[in-house]
Formats: sequence, C-alpha cells, structure tokens
Amino acid sequence: MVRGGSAAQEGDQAMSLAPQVLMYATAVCPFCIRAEQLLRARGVVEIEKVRIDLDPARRSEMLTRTAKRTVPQIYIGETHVGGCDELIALDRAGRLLPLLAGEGA
Ligand SMILES: N[C@@H](CCC(=O)N[C@@H](CS)C(=O)NCC(=O)O)C(=O)O
Repeated sequence: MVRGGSAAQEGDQAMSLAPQVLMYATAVCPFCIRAEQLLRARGVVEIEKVRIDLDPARRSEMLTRTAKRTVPQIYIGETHVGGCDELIALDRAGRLLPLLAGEGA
C-alpha cells in the first residue's frame, strides 16, 4: 500500500509504484495552499502534511533534512523538490508528472 499516489494512475499495481508525497507546512501559509492546489491538480490524492508549527521536533527535522527555513518543503519520494516556486518550475518543465509517477525527476 502506498502512502502517496496519483489519481491519474489506475489499478493497484500502478498505485504501488507511486511515491509518497510529503509536505512540511504551517497553518497559515499561502505558498503551502498553492503547492497543495498544484499537487491536487496533478492528481495527487494523499499528501502527508507535517505541521511544523505544531511540532518543534518536526521543524528541526525539516531544517536538518532540507537546510531550508521556509514552508512548504516538499518531498516526492526521496526527492526534495523544494518549495512552491520549485514545484511550479518542475511542473512547467514537464518533470512533475514523471516524478509523481515514480519515474524520477
Ligand atoms: N519561495 C518560497 C516562499 C515560501 C515562503 O515564503 N513561505 C513562508 C510561509 S507562506 C515562510 O515560510 N515564511 C517564514 C520565513 O520566511 O522564515 C516558496 O515558493 O515556497
């Protein structure tokens, strides 16, 4: 069973290849909302949201893992995409859907 996944992919086998989508976020964050909208528009059903405003340990985790202080910070599988701007750039470059499909960036 996959935690991430794209609705564009049909069938259990395809779903099992879809990487997890994880987003470090805060409650009040327009960039997080925009990023989520784009991910949803590209068919992502499940996003693991890590609320760093509620959990200082997870904030430290984000800082250590990404070396970034702003939210969102988005992971698709093991790939650190970055923030909202980077997500949009990836999409415009035609590399977001392949990444969501587990085909690498
Ligand atoms: N260019 C970034 C901007 C992200 C950003 O500014 N996020 C705000 C919250 S919406 C933030 O983390 N502000 C805290 C800070 O700048 O330290 C992106 O596209 O993700």
